[in-house]
Amino acid sequence: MHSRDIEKKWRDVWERGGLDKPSRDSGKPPFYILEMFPYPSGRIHMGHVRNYTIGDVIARYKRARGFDVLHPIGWDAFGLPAENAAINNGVHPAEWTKTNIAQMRAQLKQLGFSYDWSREIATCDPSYYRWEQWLFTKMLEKGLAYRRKTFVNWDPKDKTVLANEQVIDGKGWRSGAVVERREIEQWFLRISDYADELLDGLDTLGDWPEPVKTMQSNWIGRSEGVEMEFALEDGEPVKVFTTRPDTVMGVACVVVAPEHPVATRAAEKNEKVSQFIREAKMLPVNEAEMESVEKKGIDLNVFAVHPVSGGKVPVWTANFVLMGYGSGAVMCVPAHDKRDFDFAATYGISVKQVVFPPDDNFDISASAYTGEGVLRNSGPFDGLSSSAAFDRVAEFLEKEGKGGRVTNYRLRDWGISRQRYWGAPVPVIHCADCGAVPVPEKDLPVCLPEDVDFSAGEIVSLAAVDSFVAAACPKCGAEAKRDTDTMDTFVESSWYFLRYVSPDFDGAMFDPEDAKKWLPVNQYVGGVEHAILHLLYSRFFIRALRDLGLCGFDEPFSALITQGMVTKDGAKMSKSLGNTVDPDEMIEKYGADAVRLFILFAAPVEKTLDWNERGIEGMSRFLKRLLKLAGSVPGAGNTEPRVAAETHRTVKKVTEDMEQFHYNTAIAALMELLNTVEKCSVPAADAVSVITRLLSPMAPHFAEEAWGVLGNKGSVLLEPWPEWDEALIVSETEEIVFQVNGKLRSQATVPAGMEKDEMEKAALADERIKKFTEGKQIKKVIVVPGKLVNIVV
Ligand code: ANZ
Ligand code: ZN
Repeated sequence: MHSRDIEKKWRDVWERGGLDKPSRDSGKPPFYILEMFPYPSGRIHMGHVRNYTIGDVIARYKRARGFDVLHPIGWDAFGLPAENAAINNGVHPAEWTKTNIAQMRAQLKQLGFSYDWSREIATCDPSYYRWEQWLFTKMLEKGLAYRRKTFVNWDPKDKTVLANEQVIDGKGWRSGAVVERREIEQWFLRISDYADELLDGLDTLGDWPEPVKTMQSNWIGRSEGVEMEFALEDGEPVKVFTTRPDTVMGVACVVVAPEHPVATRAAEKNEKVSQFIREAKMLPVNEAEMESVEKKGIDLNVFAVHPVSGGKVPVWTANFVLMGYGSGAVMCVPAHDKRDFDFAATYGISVKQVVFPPDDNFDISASAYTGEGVLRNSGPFDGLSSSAAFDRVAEFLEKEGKGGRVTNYRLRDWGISRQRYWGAPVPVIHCADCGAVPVPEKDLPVCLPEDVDFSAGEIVSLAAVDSFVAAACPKCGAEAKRDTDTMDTFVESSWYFLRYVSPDFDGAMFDPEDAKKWLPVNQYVGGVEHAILHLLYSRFFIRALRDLGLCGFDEPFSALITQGMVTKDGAKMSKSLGNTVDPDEMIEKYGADAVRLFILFAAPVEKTLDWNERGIEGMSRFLKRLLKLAGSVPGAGNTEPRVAAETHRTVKKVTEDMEQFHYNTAIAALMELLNTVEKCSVPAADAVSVITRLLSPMAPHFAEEAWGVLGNKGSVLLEPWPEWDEALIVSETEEIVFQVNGKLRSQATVPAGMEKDEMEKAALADERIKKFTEGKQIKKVIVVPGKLVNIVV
């Protein structure tokens, strides 16, 4: 039978048998395994196959270990590609999405993933986003959601606002168009309130990869510093944030962001300044780019008073100062900051060194001295170390009422407004008298209007759909307008894992009883590209829900695996490179199990996997050998002790590997055992049965088939995981010694009952023995089985 037919047969059996359904009342310990849900782009790619194979192995292994396993799947179904497809091809985004989901669902089913399909969700379904809208109204009531006018990254091609992280090298992450800055009213979620907690919580995540935690920590970017005021001539203070108050006496000027009110005012009086600001605003600059961007500024011809010396300090504006960080203004210290140094060099601003390294050996004319040291040229602070000066400057400012210590975060509030059609509508009605009023629970969901025409090939915004916009104010009943923003799709993915515990529950986001059983997620698996945003947003959502009294835990994902990329000839598989491998084609040719095994075998889960079709062929042969062996092993009688020992060792090895997600070495061990059994002429059905069960999480279809061929009734998936007998493993090895010319030179632990020639080989290969035999003629080798090898030279 062709692999394809064997696999189809078993999938039908599983579907009929309902093997994959967890239940609230099973009495078994729960285990919630989740893979990041896919965006329904049209077809699954090898990255998906890898992600979902790893998750499925965990699910099946945990079932075999007696857990009640929740293993759901769904679709991250809102987002721009659907809309772009609609614009290009005139298909409605809902249609496009539905068709893609159907196609991808069929593909996933072919791979034999053991999902509980009855829990499938799609985030574009009103029964899903209803609860998202409901949560939004709760957040609004609590002040966790708010609206403010801000500068945004505007993608002129996709006609939407982008998050900073969706701007790559100044261009939109999807459209590739050069991004502009614009000022509009936006909805925000107050993630910055949780900055400390999100940072400190990382310490509780022992089973998360370190690099992910580091990335999150850097993203949150807690920095301890000082805020101080430089008073303008009219008395108005300009606040600056600095992490180096010890350099305060080296200030050359104050530099404000182009959007800073001081710059705006100066621009009113000075056309050159106004021109500069207009140009600076065209360039979107995020912090990563700040280092490399050419530093440009202009003197505002405004002066401020130094808070310590009382001296006159010029005020500039420049493109490297961000309005959104700190207070949007900096004190520029060319001698001690690299950016300030470059800036000063460009504009001929003088450099005054105030911090000196211990060896006093530094050429300040060549570069900034950014280290710590001892202060000079610093008036009252002379002679202090940098850290002592930090404290003294802070105390001085506090006493004078000109500033003090502050903690700043790189993390900003999360702008969730999108001006596009295919997303969850923000459930708010704007009334001239009552302001922004949340849509009451009884009126949720606020459904996307369906009768929208995409055939004109143009962007559709909800603002253009009159029937949608018109609404009555929920408070006073007056004619009002619906909010026309939709939410960032990262909102849907911040809580989907909660919905799976009770996908049909319509009394709340989730049924608290089910939540109690399943949450938090025990094991999450996904791509490292989501290391920051998706995971951080989800961690924030759980805390917000907790503070709204909706859930009782802090962290959504107890453990995390980030799988490596799939490459071909060393390059990332991608449509644009044209080097993709179609999973369907591989499944058709070699079968799903061979594809699954290859993916698990070719690289450790967190490492890059380079595609290699020969590798799949090898897996396909291995599976066929297993079937053949299952049909031919003599069943009755006692297994040879050597084979029994190896079998127990393999059970132990594979079990340990399964616990640590070391699937590549688990498969290698199973291959070795298969080799041994193939060479063995005496009964070994026990060993084949063990191989079959150990293999079943990874190659479930062939395991079922082999299980049947071995003469078993029922499904191998219902079999408990094999156990090993430590005593058998231990007693089945023995110590032998190696001699050279009768002198003890080395020893080794070998499988009990090792053949004579095997013993001789082991002795000759021994590193310590080699030292004594190298370059010498071996005259004779004496072997005493189970005891010693003596080499005569
Ligand atoms: C003076 C100074 C002297 C600074 C020195 C550094 C070294 P982190 O650690 O990332 O928080 N800064 C403050 N606000 C800024 C803004 N809105 N845009 C651009 N840069 C800003 O960095 C804090 C430092 O970044 C601050 O300390 C400030 O430069 C700059 F020898 O102040 B420093
Ligand atoms: Zn009203």
